Amino acid sequence: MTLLLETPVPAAVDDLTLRRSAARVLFTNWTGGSTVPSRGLYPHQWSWDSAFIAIGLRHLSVRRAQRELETLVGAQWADGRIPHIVFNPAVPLDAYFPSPDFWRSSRDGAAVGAPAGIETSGIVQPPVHALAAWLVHQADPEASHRRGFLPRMYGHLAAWHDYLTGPRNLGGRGLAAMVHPWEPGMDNSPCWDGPLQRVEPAAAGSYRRADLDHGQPAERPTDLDYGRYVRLATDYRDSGYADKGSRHAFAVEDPCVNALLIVSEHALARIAAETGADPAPHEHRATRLTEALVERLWSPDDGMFLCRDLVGGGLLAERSVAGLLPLIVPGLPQDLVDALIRTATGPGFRLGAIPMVPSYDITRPAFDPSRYWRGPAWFNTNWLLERGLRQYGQVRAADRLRTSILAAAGACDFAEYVDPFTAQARGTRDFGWTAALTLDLLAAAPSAGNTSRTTDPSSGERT
Ligand code: 9WN
Repeated sequence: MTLLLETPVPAAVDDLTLRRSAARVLFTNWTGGSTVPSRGLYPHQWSWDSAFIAIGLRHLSVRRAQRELETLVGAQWADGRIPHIVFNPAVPLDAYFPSPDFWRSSRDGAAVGAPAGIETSGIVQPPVHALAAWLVHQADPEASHRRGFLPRMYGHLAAWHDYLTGPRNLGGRGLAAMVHPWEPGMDNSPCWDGPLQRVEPAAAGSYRRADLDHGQPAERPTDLDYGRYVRLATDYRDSGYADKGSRHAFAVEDPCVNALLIVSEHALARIAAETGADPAPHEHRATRLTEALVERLWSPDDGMFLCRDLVGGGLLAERSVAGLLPLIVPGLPQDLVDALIRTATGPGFRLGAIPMVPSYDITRPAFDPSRYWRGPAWFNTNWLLERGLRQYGQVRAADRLRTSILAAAGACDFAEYVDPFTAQARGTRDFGWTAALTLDLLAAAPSAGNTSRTTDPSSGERT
């Protein structure tokens, strides 16, 4: 299948200027052991942000990229979970909500192994970490060996994947289930509208939203959504952060989360081989997960993957970009790949026809080009799509998307997300993963020197 593409948005700045500005964002957001997504809106360490940030940091400082991931796994719980936020004790409690005194991880998570000396949230985010560790290793294998980076990461990453495929295997087929809309990272995706209707919102006066101190209300989730997030987080905390055996009001299998798990499991196989461990169990698990992903979440009628509601039962009809992201998974059946590319370039997502791919289907009533995960284009999802296209031989389409992402990043002050039609900035600015993934794309030569990256998305062969 060959794609016809319109002209991408023209670049506002040259590559060198863009690289310098992106590096400035990462240096400014660095706190000494990790990088905040944003100095104002998100003043702590976030899990999948740190993985994306490490992927970009490796082009500036391999040592710092290693440190980013090491700091994160330093807050891992004994049950294997990597928390979605690691709190910086120097930041005032009212700078971000929910704050450490809400999650109370060291006390309420103690029974499932929350660390005693550090405060974290109790939920998780998508597993980009093994992929990130492998890419960081590949940026300078010698420095990695010298510091014993992979041997130190391997046990943490294996335990993390065991947690996701063990206690979080709530659906029984091995896929990781997410028990809060913050966990898949796409917080207010319309996919969660149905499942959230079952959740009684927390009382409006019982908490204070700190996000609105920094963000435009029209670009953030609604108060009703927030009330439901708070209720779910409170109930999970009050259950002692227990997984199996708990009655979750919200539990979903998400295609982006599980695609990242598969790609990270392939990366873990490489890490295992590199450290003298046996890669085979990781390769087998990646294969089983790929089968389960297709069997559980593929919708032939939609030509894309959908989310599965484990509480209400069945697939959720909402079409978000998460359903296209399994393009990063190697070895998908060719008819699925063709269908995903048709859907991505079709009227719902318009890959190649507008600056960046939106977070939600443009033709659906819930689409909103400005509000958070309900339509704006995000840089991490577009970066993943670029990799997926390249993996499946869509080199020209990948090159065009890369050019368009870079042009948008240069014109929007590294915004958190952008209007998908105009690439105008939305959300906060100087956002960590926007800068980091810009650096990563800048480091990749365009197609002439970059056609061999067609088979293995975990191999990290960009440079
Ligand atoms: C809640 C940090 C995080 C991202 C998420 C994004 C947003 C937090 C929030 O910011 O979520 O985790 O307060 O809205 O949705 O993907 O990791 O950048």
